[in-house]
Amino acid sequence: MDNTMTRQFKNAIVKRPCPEMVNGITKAGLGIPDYQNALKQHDLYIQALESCGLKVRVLEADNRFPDSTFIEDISVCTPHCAIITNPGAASRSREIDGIQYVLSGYYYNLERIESPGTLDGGDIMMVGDHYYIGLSDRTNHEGADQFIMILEKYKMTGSKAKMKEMLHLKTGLSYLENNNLLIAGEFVNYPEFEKFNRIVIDPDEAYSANSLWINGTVLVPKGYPGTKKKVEALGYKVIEVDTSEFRKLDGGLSCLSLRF
Ligand code: CIR
Repeated sequence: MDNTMTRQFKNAIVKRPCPEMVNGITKAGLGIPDYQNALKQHDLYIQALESCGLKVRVLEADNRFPDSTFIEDISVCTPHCAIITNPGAASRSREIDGIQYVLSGYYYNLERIESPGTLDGGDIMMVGDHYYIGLSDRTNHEGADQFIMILEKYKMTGSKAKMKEMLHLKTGLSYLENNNLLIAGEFVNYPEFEKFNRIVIDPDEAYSANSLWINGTVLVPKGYPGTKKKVEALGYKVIEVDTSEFRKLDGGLSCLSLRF
């Protein structure tokens, strides 16, 4: 594993929230998202990505799929190939229709996770050439094994982390490069993450463990001053982005884009 290699992203792909998002999957218990406010927050999210130097492709909303704005779950974009996933929630499995066409504009090498394997992109954390794969309710062993085989084909590696509580691996982890890892909840005691410089997120700010490193800047969700301070103390520039409407659907900053 190469922790010293720092990535540089050039592109992002996002998908506009659709009116049906009010019927998205959720366990948050925070109420129904306000669609108009979600659109405003999405605009500001795009602006934040652009201010980090990314060229942002904005895909149209698709009202057939309430959760489709969480585009991170349907693909994993590595430096060598893009892997189209097989999302683990039944209502989301067909969100992948159309993404092959979009990604083929950027990638020559396109791979796929096939049934009975399932895998959500939110369960994948990239650390240099190594990818941690969360075994969640959405990502199964078969999906993770297929993912590792694909990585190895391109001289990358992967390892599995068995999860118990969180929705996705990156619900409770964000890799900020330079060996720095935001970590919350169940992952605090996982031996596989001990080697990192672990920045433990306070339980009452656990949602902000899903922050987003982009080319040296860190996007932190708005309203988590403890996490903001901790990230700034590491020397990063921080941009706060309000994701309150997406949080109502258990979604966070990383879920809303593919970055590569
Ligand atoms: C879901 O349950 O699939 C959506 N409501 C939220 C997905 C969030 N995605 C992510 O963490 N990568």
